[in-house]
Amino acid sequence: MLRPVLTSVLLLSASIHAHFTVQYPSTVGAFKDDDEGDSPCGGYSPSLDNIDTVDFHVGGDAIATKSTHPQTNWLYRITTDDISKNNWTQVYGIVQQSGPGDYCTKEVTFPSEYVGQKAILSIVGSGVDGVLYQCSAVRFVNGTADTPSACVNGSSITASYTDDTTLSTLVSSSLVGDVSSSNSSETPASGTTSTPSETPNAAPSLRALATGGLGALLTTGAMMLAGFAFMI
Ligand SMILES: *[C@@H]1O[C@H](CO)[C@@H](O)[C@H](O)[C@H]1NC(C)=O
Ligand SMILES: *[C@@H]1O[C@H](CO)[C@@H](O)[C@H](O)[C@H]1NC(C)=O
Ligand SMILES: *[C@@H]1O[C@H](CO)[C@@H](O)[C@H](O)[C@H]1NC(C)=O
Ligand SMILES: *[C@@H]1O[C@H](CO)[C@@H](O)[C@H](O)[C@H]1NC(C)=O
Ligand SMILES: [Cu+2]
Repeated sequence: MLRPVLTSVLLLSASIHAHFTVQYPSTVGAFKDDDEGDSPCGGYSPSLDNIDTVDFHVGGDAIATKSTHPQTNWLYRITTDDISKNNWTQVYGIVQQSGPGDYCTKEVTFPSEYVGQKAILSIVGSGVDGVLYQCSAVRFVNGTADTPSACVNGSSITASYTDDTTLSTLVSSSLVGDVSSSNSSETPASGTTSTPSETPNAAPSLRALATGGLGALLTTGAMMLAGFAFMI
């Protein structure tokens, strides 16, 4: 009885496992799970010469992701060059998300000189499946965005700045100050970590169920099963 259930859970998780998706801004091309590990855009090579862009507000706009992994380190970077030049600029401190689910940074800002320019925005997540990539094509506009409805944090995630040399080697410059010695009050985790009501262990599965995050639940289950199989 047990074995068929386990098998179907594993098969299901293989077919619906989306390591992470970008909820906002909209990304280049349809999501391709199998290609998400392909740098720099998860199976796409967009050119700024002929790609449709979405507006991104230099005064503050959002990047929203949904991860199925227990932990993800996030790097946001842009290039205004041909992507084959691999000339990426980091645009926000590297953040470590713990717990699967939604994570959104709503205050990604740019110097006003970027207004009118187009860029590829690359969202890079590093976790148990290695380094994974998605891209959006953006055009910088003046002003501040209304927070999009997709910009939410899962109730069972926490996030804080971290160092990640695997990710920081993927950029050649940075718009962020000295992020490695981030002692400032802007640490994004300050709000989250001071909330004692989040229970780190049991919460993710319940959260996945409650929000219909079946993929996340099954993935977590499959990972636990896989981990268990290694232990015995
Ligand atoms: C890389 O991009 C930066 C910032 O956009 C630019 O100043 C620099 O000239 C570029 N470097 C090369 C080698 O093209
Ligand atoms: C954007 O706003 C700045 C300052 O508010 C202004 O100087 C600039 O002309 C604006 N740029 C565009 C393209 O509207
Ligand atoms: C933290 O930042 C402030 C202001 O940037 C600086 O004066 C101070 O020396 C820093 N503290 C540490 C421990 O780096
Ligand atoms: C999500 O949590 C991070 C870290 O605490 C915070 O910086 C960010 O503003 C939160 N996002 C939303 C939409 O509340
Ligand atoms: Cu994955």
